[in-house]
Amino acid sequence: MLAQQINTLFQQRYGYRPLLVRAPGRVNLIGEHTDYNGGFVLPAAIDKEILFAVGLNGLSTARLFSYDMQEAYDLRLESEPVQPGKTLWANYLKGVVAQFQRRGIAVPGFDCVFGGNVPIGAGLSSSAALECGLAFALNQLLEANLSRLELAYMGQRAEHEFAGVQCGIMDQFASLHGQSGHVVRLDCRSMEYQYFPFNSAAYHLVLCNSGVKHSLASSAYNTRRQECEQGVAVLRRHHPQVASLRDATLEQVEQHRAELGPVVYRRCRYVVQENLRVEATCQYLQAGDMAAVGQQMYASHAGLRDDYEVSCAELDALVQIAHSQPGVLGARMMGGGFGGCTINLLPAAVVPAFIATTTAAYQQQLGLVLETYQTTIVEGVSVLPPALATH
Ligand code: GAF
Repeated sequence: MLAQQINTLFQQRYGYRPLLVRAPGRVNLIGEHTDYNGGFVLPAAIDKEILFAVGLNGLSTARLFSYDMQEAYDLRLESEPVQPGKTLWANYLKGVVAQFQRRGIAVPGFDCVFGGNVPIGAGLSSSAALECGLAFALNQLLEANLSRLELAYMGQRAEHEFAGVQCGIMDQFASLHGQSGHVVRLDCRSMEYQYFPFNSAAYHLVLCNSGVKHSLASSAYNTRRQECEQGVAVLRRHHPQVASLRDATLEQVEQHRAELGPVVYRRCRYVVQENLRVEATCQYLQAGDMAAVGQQMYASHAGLRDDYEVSCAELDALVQIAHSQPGVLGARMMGGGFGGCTINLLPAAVVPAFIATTTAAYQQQLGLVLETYQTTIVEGVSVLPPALATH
């Protein structure tokens, strides 16, 4: 068991018992690129997670060790402020340390060994898990009493400042606030949230990893954010109440189409429609109408592909392959886009046939090997009882 390996490795390297923390990745049923527009998302924490062993070492150095990369990184803590550097995985952790310092919480020397099974670059928020896991562990060890929401914001800021992605709050929120067997509808403006049961005995969420990682993804992500801001600037001139695209209506977007210009118009149209889809999906979930939930997912993908333009040929092919199978209820690209995974909603009984058919078709159409993940919806970040790590 990975927790045991991380725990053992920590004790071998540093010679004392650590605090053990697990931090999950996330899926998002629907509501993509809506978080930074003050809108709605519907994510869940999943059983792909990063495990951390962390302890205070009485030094003025953070000794970090990535189990997966088998690489160590020492961070000297006297020389504030902490700055990003060339070791990419360490930047996420350094970003978190910097957020504590920024809040006036001195971070003394600590040791951290971490490793996990959240595939990197697959759109499952491995980076948020990394940020949130360390933030949670330090919060415990330093007795800083920060709320989960504050920890989520710190993770987000770490991502902005140390990874250069102007991400929204969804991923960090989901990793920290996940509830077993539930998706969570988050209003990304008020930060009010509500859990909706997901009937995981009857329905499964299967992820299909396109295997594509676009190096331009983060710059394109930031560009989308800017385009949305341009849209808000135009709409606000006519409708002062539009503080973000969440406030805009489809009628307003249509009315100012010429002034928005073709690209920004399509970005705005997508975001406004996607917010409506999240609301509709929540109602269908409550009514138990999973076929209707699936239809919203297909519509979301079409918008992401045609209007928001964050899909790619491989993701489109995967959604098309899913759509052609009668048992599949819904499918769409998930996360920031330009690669990563699709999320597929299907009755449990259909899963084996779906995986076999999709894998064969992806190989045949694109010559690519498909990796699939059957996910379970789990609790958000938590402390792992030491007993669990010894099995
Ligand atoms: C990435 C970001 F990190 C999230 O904040 C969100 O915007 C998502 O892309 C798209 O919905 O995962």
